[in-house]
Amino acid sequence: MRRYVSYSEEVIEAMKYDKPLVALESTIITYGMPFPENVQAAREVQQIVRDHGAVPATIAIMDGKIKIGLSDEELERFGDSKGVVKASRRDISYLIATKKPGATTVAASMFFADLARIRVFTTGAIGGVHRGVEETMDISADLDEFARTSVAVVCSGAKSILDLGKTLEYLETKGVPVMGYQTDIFPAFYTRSSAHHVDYQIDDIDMIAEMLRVKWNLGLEGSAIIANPIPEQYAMDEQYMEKLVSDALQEAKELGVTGKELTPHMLKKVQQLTGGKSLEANIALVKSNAELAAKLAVSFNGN
Ligand code: PSU
Ligand code: MN
Repeated sequence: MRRYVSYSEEVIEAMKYDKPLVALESTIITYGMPFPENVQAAREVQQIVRDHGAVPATIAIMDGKIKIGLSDEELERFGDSKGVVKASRRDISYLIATKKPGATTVAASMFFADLARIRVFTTGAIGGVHRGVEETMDISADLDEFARTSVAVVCSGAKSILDLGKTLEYLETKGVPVMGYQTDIFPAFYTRSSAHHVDYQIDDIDMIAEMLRVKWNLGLEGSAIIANPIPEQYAMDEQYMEKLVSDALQEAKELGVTGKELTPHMLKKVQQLTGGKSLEANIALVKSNAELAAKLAVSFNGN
């Protein structure tokens, strides 16, 4: 495995002393923001994890290796690289074999977190079943990864460009519990609410940790979703966002944007249409999720 995996100094140290770790994805670095704001935001998110007692492990594919934790120099180089491929599960082996850089999605990052025995991962919002799935069959590989990989995912629900109802149905089929942290509503990324409910509201972080312990001790492999709504002051209006997203989806369809391009295309479009407000919201919710993930990792580690 050493041929393929490389750990940062900070992560090696954390593993040696059994400190709590939080895994972070890198698609948001490459596809979510321009350089150098992307590197700045990633640094701030890592610092929030540290400030709450855990150690960040940003995951990316670089130099023919899976990086579990990036040094500051690597983060800077990664964030400034051109031609970084959006890497989901299917892309991993090709990118490592050809030594091409890859920005890991939720699915790929979780796979690597599990490999490194990191049990808590955080992101902005998960991928899921796309609208119009009846025609396109477009279901994110994130969803099957949740069924397979025993890493808890702290997120602000699912991306609002998706069909949230079908995404939740798929998660139920795959046996993935969806918990709301201090909410009984499944949040929709930029908004605190949606038309959907979570399976369970849990208000206490220690109880989430206990639930994870029970799940995995029983051999119920796979993930659990911990949905943490975007902080109130950054939340966007539900109806305004819904209209904007459905118009942008219509346009994407006319332009023929499909497959792995669709999610980055849509998020960029929403950024443009909201005059950067959705980007600000995205950064705010990622930071809030990083804090909750760090606290959860600390609690999970403690018992
Ligand atoms: N953040 C971005 N752009 C993205 C994503 C996040 O700014 O494309 C990613 C996440 O990493 C998520 C993925 O796992 O989109 C889902 O994409 P798909 O539906 O193609 O599986
Ligand atoms: Mn897809």
